[in-house]
Amino acid sequence: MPDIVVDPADIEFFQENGFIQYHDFLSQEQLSSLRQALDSAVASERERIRGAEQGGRFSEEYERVFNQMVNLWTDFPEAKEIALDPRLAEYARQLSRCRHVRIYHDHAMIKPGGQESKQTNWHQDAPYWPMDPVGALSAWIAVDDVNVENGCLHFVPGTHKYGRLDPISLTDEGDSVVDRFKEQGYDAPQPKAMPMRAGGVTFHHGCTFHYAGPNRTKKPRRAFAIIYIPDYTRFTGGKDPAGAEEEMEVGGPWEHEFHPIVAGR
Ligand SMILES: O=C(O)CCC(=O)C(=O)O
Repeated sequence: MPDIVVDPADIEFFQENGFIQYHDFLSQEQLSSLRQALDSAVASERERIRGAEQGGRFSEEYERVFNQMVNLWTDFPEAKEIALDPRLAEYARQLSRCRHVRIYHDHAMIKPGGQESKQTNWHQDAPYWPMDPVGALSAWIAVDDVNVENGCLHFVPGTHKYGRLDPISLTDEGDSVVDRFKEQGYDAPQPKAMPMRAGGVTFHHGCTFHYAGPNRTKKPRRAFAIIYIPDYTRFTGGKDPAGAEEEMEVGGPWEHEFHPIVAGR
């Protein structure tokens, strides 16, 4: 593969805003094999959907936000091809300005359609990850065309600079995430919606506030995301979604076969 050079203006944009969008990033072949992986995972491994072991995922309420399946790369070759894709990983590495990135985990997020569908609340990802310092980032791939109607992502630019904060649940239609930031003493511009065709990708920093509206269409909205850990980020103990917590040193690097280096060295 030829050397990948991410446009320095993109790196600057990501560093400043905490997200970036690339339209038509995946090839049609990659996209169709990713769709195949998601379809077979759903069909063959229903119990893999998070919370299934408790007899029906986390709760009916959670299921209306999305159904999530983690670490498909470890047993679906088509998902592995994307999760370990060197081009995606190299973008993540250069955008986050680090020496190498490891995979934390991948996850499929399928937001069901219909009147019952729920929004994904405004949140950051970093508070859920057992790592420090912050710096890990996600590549979120649209497996279907996404828009405001079916639950595309929205980002609040620059919020990655505020460190870890509590999630924000908006209570009524007139409630605004910008006002909630102001109440906490933070400046926040209007959120940006990220509609894109299937095959597009957004990268977002683990502290960037993001949200997805309910899926008001009849078809599920499928997305596949990969989370990358920069070299300087340490394991802080606790549960690793890949199950490697017993085999890693608290305070040490994420050195484990379930977290291979996917770009850089
Ligand atoms: O796909 C969604 O609705 C939310 C995605 C998300 O929160 C994430 O990838 O961090």
